[in-house]
Amino acid sequence: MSKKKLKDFFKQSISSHIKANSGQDVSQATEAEVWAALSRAIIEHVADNWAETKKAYDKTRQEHYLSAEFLVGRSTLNNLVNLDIYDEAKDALKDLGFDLTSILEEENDAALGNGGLGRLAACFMDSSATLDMPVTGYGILYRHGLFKQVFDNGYQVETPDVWMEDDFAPVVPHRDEKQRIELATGDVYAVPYDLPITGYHTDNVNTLRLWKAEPLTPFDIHDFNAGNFQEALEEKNQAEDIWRVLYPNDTTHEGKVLRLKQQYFFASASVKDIIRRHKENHGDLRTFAEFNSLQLNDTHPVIAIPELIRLFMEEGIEFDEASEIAKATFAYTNHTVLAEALEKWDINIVKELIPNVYSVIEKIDAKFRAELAEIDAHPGKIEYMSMIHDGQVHMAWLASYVSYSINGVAQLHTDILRKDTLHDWEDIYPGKINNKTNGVTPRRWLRNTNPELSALITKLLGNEDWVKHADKLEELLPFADDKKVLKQFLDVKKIKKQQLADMVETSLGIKVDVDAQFDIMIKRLHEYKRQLLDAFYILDLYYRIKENPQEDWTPRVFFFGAKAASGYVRAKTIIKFINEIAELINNDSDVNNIIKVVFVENYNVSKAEVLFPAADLSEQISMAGKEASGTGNMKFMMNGALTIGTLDGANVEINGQVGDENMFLFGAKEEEIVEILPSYDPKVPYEKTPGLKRVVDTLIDGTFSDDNQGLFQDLYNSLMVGDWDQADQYYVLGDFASYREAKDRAAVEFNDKETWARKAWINISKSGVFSSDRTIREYVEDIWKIEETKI
Ligand code: T68
Repeated sequence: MSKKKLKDFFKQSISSHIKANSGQDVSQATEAEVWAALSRAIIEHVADNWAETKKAYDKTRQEHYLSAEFLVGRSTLNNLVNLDIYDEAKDALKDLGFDLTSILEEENDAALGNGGLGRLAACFMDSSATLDMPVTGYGILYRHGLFKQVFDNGYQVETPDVWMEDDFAPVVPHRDEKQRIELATGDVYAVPYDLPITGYHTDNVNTLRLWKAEPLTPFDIHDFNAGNFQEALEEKNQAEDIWRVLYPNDTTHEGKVLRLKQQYFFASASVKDIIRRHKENHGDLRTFAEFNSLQLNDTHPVIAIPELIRLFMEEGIEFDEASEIAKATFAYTNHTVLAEALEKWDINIVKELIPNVYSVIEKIDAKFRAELAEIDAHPGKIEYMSMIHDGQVHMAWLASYVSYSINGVAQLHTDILRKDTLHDWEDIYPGKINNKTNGVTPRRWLRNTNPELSALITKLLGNEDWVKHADKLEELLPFADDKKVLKQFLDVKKIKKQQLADMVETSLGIKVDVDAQFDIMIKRLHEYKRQLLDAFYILDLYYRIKENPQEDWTPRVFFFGAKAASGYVRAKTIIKFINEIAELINNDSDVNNIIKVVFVENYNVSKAEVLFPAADLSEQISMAGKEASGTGNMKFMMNGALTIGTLDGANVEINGQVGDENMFLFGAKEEEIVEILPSYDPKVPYEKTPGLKRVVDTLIDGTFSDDNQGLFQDLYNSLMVGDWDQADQYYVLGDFASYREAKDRAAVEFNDKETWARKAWINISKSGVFSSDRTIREYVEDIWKIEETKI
């Protein structure tokens, strides 16, 4: 279509969608209505290709990505850029009297995920579409996504995320493809809502299928007529509960019945949908594993395994054959080695909610035990590895047995799975565990959130090919010695810092100096991630500046963005502590022209898009061995920030790319931690490390107030009281000295702008390997065995 025709199409389509939706002329429409109409126009624009893509995929082997979370964020800008229709849409809106940039601000984030795991799934969708791979995502359309965070006197308060009211324009329902889901508490329908997933500069349009629950009947007419209004709506309410809200827990497991209901609901609906499509396209269920593979994003969808076997048995296939098909169908991704995150369900919960599925799990368990007995495994080992033991169903063990592939998400993480978490499985099924280092989409995280840097890259490389072939970023490396280019990079960085500064001033009323070093830590709040280490450093720096105001301090702004799980009291205390520090520093005129602390409220994908490009220093400071991979570390690197980090997760691989000289490594290594912890006494660094005692003591000496709730005392105790496996489990005090040295060094080095820019540039040039396109290619080659299917 010519540019003129496209523009006319958008004008016409937007106008008529507004008329159809509101009965009004476009000139009367609100910006929110225009955004919704634009979304519908995009769907109209891709509709034919979308249908054709589905048809093409149905003829071939397909991958189905099952995930309880897809942290998509906003879609519209991404779609406009991918489809190469940004300018036309902009011009069309201009003619209609609207500004595209402010229209795009109307879109609510689809916050259908907690953090890294959910965002990874969204990046994978983008890469699969861009690479024309037959991959479909399956998840839940949560009515309320991750809670909205507000600060009240520095405390986190959660409020519901109202993101879709009754309708969300970019998704399309397919009522004709609804599925009936069998639950002991009463059956419900699962109705699919499809989000089109566009790829960058390709015609293929993939699908993210999100399920919503509906009652079989809207209300009970007999109860209603009898005046029992509550009872009349009972079934409806039960169904609504299922998709009402995303559980805000990231790395801990919560054994709530409703959570299992959600998992079974979407797993069953997805498996039924996939079986239906397979039967329609290939007839014979026995060829299922030839045409289908299902990737389980962590253990949340693992209940799909017994469900698939159960459904096959209903179709007359014997258990043994059905389980062999399952073994050739499922692959499992593990995202954590934290013991508290491994999902286990009480047998009674599973039995009561889904008895028919439970009896299949029992069969799988018996088969597994028999197979191990056959190879003379030790009875104790058989008991430990079995998916049913100690009164619980162990979802990770179930997944590990049945899946034909188990993967970790960074090399170090996979090594730990092999030697620790899953070492018994590694012994018995050598080769099953493999590594797939995470990646992030360079479309969203570089091209779209940093158009300024992208323009510079495109100018230097001569074209935009790097957006699809991120390995080409390596061709930027020679410019690391080009002073003119480094100057241009610094100019871009300043623009991005100004944009963040503006956002912070508007939303929080805090003014920051864009020439200061922007030091940013954004991720979920968890003790193992060690926001506390950063907080102690800042407080120590504050005291040092107070003592030596004349010294040549580098101006710095310390940014945080983090949500704590609502029930995770200690994490919430850390938020309060950081906010107290921010209050102290930002209001002290002795220091607030040198350092400031900004805790960005309600950190989400849209805010991340402003924060990543503005960073000078990227905080990746988890205790070694705990962070499976991290993906924020990659987004910072792509946007030219230097990492300060431990050798943990994918930091190890970032280090492999850029070398020690282009990042700030500190802290104990994973193999050292294992040695240190058994005899670790936090009182030793507490007493010995200069400055440390003073800042730790602020938790109990009245410097800060937690309104006499004892929260800071508890935090203090968590660091200082108890045996080695209790006191300072995450080695905050132990790593403090080394962190302080590294961060002081980063501050000094920042003053040499050109050397800093050179290092940042090397980081950008070396970031191509962290594109999720690379990750998806590896899944495709090693696990999925699917082929590019271009329409
Ligand atoms: C993260 N995990 C890892 N979990 O912590 C991170 N958990 O290192 C890794 O980079 C990322 O996964 C992608 O692989 C999570 O984000 C969760 O969000 C989660 C959600 C529900 C239950 C348990």
